[in-house]
Amino acid sequence: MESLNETNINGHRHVSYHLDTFSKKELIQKSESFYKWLDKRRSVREFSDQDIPKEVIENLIKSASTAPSGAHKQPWTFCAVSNPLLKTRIRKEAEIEEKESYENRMSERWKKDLEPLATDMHKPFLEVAPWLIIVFKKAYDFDKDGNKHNNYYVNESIGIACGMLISAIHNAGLVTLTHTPSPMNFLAKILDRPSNERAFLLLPVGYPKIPTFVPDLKRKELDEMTTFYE
Ligand code: IYR
Repeated sequence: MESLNETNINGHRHVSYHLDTFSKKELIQKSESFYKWLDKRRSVREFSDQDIPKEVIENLIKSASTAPSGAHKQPWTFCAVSNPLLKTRIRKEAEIEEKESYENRMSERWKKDLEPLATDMHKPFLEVAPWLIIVFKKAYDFDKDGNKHNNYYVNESIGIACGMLISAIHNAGLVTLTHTPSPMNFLAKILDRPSNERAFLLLPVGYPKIPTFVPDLKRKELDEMTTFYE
């Protein structure tokens, strides 16, 4: 069926799409204010234990799930953990891996690079933050007969979803940290995930502890990271 609101392409329904657009002046203002707001985001390692309603976490995950993905396969699962026993188990296992990493797996140069960030093997935020969101990537899905079907551009898709999740957390006035204890297999075990899911990123979510200090980092200037071809 063809109408003003929908059309048919290759046997699939396409619906009309409308997006508000802006004048040149508004465009400049909006893009600048978005940048200034996003530039206030910082990775925070010290959290308040103040509770956050589950509904907020649901909205954050729904925001992340609006990300584009290869062939719209949405190759992700979000595990949101507030259960204190699970958080304690996750902290314990993460610290075992981190201890091994800091003592034996990471190069001296890598540890030197991390010095300004003041990280170490201790991860109290895994118990203090009210929620942990663990993002799992699905390299393949199963159909109803149990056959495997590979997903497409899985790392790209899930990376974009995580970026949007981090922005949604910032928008809510909350903070997070991209935590990647390596290897992360223990997370699939603790959370009893199916065989097609691999942990990709762990994001503690909460209010920052007051006071909170972050390293005095500078972001690259535009001309250090951009080349225009006009
Ligand atoms: N995963 C470790 C080490 C670490 C690595 C990088 I690259 C960082 O930017 C920060 C930390 C940890 O979480 O401490």
